[in-house]
Amino acid sequence: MNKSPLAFLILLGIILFSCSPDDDRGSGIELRDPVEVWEEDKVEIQTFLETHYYEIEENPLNENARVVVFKEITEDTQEPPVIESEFLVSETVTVSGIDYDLFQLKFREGNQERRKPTFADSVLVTYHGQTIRKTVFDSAPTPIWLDNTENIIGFREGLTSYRGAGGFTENPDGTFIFDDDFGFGVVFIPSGLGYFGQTPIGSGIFSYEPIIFTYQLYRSRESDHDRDGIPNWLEDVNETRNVQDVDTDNNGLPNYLDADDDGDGVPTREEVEFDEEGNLILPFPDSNGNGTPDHLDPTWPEDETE
Ligand SMILES: [Ca+2]
Ligand SMILES: [Ca+2]
Ligand SMILES: [Ca+2]
Ligand SMILES: [Ca+2]
Repeated sequence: MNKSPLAFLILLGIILFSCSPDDDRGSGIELRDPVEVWEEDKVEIQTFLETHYYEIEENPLNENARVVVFKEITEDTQEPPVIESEFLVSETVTVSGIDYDLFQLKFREGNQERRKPTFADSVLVTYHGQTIRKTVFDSAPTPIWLDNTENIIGFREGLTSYRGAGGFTENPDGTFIFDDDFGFGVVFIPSGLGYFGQTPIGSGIFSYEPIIFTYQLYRSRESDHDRDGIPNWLEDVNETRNVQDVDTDNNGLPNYLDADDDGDGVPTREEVEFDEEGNLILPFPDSNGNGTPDHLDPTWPEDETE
């Protein structure tokens, strides 16, 4: 039990180090004003939706993972622009006080008996990523498990409105074909919900450039990274839909990676309650009635050594 938070800490250290401002992305980069960038991205996405139509293409690598191709409208185009599609939906995603519009072509929600993933769950997906200039930068035609806590905001928030497949069939070669009722859509991600000014090295994505993902959701799993019995999404105490920014005991480990959230020496698992089947009982116990649940309250249990 003690090893895994340490491993995470080391990993976090490596990540922080590799992302430090003096790495090969160039030192002293000053990031632009997010409000100004959003205003530009908004126009760019709107223009794209008005000037393009789409076609859904079969994928020879995987019949489940169809790719949505966008083409510019010309005089001869019969198809309507994306902006007029019956599948186009939009939701507001608020980050750091900015209300972003997140557009999606939501072709199919998925099997109604399957759960929708949260912003902090694991998702089994295929995807195809391109910039708004239609440069393909990434593609996963074979289903891959991704951790939403590590995915960019637009990708993970987009996926929360889909459901998985009802079932699957195993092929003789050991691969799987999912029932054709999984979640399927396209998400248009403004850079403020993506990589903003710091795009992955070698990706070919421009700084402050909107990106587009076609994706399929086959399965999702509620994640509990620190195995303290509280799923990741319920460790988002400040309700920002970002599990990275909550660290109740300020020990450098965010709550979702910390098996003793309040740092009182009593594991979180022992400060919450489970029913006979091992399911978490809500609301969380607040034994001294001070409004703070026991697992987030360093004053409970009281120190009995005196
Ligand atoms: Ca947890
Ligand atoms: Ca902590
Ligand atoms: Ca925790
Ligand atoms: Ca504790």
